[in-house]
Formats: sequence, C-alpha cells, structure tokens
Amino acid sequence: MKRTAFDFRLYAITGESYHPGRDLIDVMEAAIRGGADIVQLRDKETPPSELLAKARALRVLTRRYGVPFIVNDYPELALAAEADGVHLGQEDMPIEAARRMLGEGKIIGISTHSIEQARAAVRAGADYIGVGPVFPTPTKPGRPAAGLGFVRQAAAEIAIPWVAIGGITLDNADEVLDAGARRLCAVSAIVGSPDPEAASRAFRARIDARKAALAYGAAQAGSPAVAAGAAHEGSPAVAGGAAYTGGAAYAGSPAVAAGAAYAGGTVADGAACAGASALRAGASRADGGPIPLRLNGRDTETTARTLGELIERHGLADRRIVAEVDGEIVARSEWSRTPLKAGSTVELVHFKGGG
Ligand code: TZP
Ligand code: MG
Repeated sequence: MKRTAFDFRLYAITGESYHPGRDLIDVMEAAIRGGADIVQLRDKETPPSELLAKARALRVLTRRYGVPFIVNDYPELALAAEADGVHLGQEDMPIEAARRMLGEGKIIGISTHSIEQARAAVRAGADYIGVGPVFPTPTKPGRPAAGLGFVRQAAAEIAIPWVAIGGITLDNADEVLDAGARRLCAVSAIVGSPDPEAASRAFRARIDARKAALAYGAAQAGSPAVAAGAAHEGSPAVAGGAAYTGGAAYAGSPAVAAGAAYAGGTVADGAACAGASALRAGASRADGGPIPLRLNGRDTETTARTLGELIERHGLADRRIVAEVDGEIVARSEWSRTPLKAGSTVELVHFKGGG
C-alpha cells in the first residue's frame, strides 16, 4: 500500500552515549513531549541481534504518541520492529533496493552531503533527505561539515521534505533557519541535554515561529516589501519565538531586490523569503544541472529552472494552459518567476478548442 505523504518539523535521533544512566525510552519520551515529531533509532554500538528489543520499545512509545518511527541502517530491523521506515547513509543499501525490500508503504530517508547527492536521492524516490552535517559534530566524527551553503542549495532546489542535521544546537539553530531550513534534526542537543523535553520545546518554538512568519509573509505577498524582493533576515523578534509583528522581520536586501543571480544568499522555501524572491525575479542559478520532476504524472528531468522556461520548452507558451506546481495553480503572469525544485510536481493542462 502506498504510504500517505508525511511531514515533520523536529527530528530527534537516539544517542545513548549522551545520556549515561538515563533510560533510552524516558529520554525519547521527553523529546516527544517537547515537540519532536519524528524519532529515529540510531545505534552503532549494539549488535543488530540485540537491537530489536530497543526498536520494539521505541515502536510502542512512538505509537502511543502517534509519531513516525524510523530505524537507522537496518531495513530488516525496520520491518521486524514494524517501524514506519528506514534511514540510509550513502554507503548503505541503495534506495531502490530498500524500496523493493520495504515496499511502497514505508518511509525511506537518506543522508546527503552535497546537492548532487540530494538530487540523486530525489530521483531514486527518497521520501525525505538529511542535509548535512551543517556543522562539525562529535556524533559523526571524521565527517567534514557540508556547511550552510548546502542548506541554502537545498532550500532553493529540493521540493521533498529535507531536514538540516549535524552540530545543530539552540545557539546556532537560527542561522540554519536563516539559511532556509524548515525542519531541524538533533542528537546531542536534545538527548544530551539535562532536560530533553525543554530542549525539544525550545527547538520547536524556533521552527514554528519561523514557519508562522513565513506563512504571514506569504499571505502578505502583495505587500510592497515582498513584491520588491525583500529578504527574510530572521529578526530577533522571529528568532526568539515572538509573534511576527510586521515588516520588521523582512529587511530588504539590495542584492535580491536588484534581481541578482542566485549565489548562495539567504534562501528559504516560503514564498516571501529571499531565495524564492530572487528566483521569482527571474534570477538564474549558477548550476544548470538537470533536476528531477514529476510532469503530468510522469517522472522526468529538466534543466528549466522556472515554470515559464519549462512551458516554453514544451512549445506551450502561446497555448491556453492551466499550470499547477505542487498543487497550487500558478497565474500566467507568475510563470517566469516561479522556480522549479527537485521533486516538484507540475501539471500542465492544455485546453483545446473552445466554446
Ligand atoms: N548525520 C549527519 S550529522 C549526524 C548524522 C547522524 C549527527 C548529528 O548529531 P548531532 O549530535 O545533532 O550533531
Ligand atoms: Mg547508515
């Protein structure tokens, strides 16, 4: 059975070495109570034969709270524990093989460390992507940081759910959100906190405040500030979790207002943020590689970066077309300013004849 679309905001991953003397289930329950809305069992120490007991206990817990449960590394264990899915690394079983094993009903996520890997994951049918490590982290020693630049690229290009991960703490979460992340993941900053529930709650407050501010901005899309391509700069008011109070959170960026080419500036997936504005203003991305797309129900690839370019390439620019991107009808006047992202769903309906 095909899984239903899922989404999340705060991803909590287990890390028992960060809470010696505290019970795994108690710590993860606290994380959920604070607002973690997806949980992963990640355990590189326990032999797989002994992991099933932990996986089953986490399954019971997450079911009680209605939170998706993901097993890292082991698709067989995910099946045995009735988890909702599996999380793979670049060196693990390929997504296609995991899909054959788990079927369409399970969630498959994958860690990616570059935009090329992220695009490949979308093409292979991942349900979500980990983007990182954003910062160096002792939880993944030896793995170089991919940096905030990768977060900006993901924000500009990736349409399926993606989550920033790696070295994210309450001290740097706002930087990651400023770079365009809408979902955050943490191990040590949650489970290593003396109060995992409070840590989760604080992460959720930041994420939710940002989301609310962007929704407000999108609703105000006709306002002069946004029409001018204002940049979302994450004001302290928004970062601190206060309600969005007006234009103050959207400080105009000269580079974006001038319609400069996308060059790794502040980007987010809200309609009113800087990156979207830059792209909607007809700016071009430095990297012209193909991105995967679902066009009229078929998987395809395109180097078009806007809906307008795509329609033009299909020779439909002069026809009577209704265009929809990710479920939203896009007015003709907005076609050339509507970016296409990897994994976007586009429907082009051509009306023939008339009367
Ligand atoms: N994948 C990329 S970074 C990372 C994983 C599992 C570790 C994240 O842990 P922390 O403690 O939140 O930095
Ligand atoms: Mg792995």
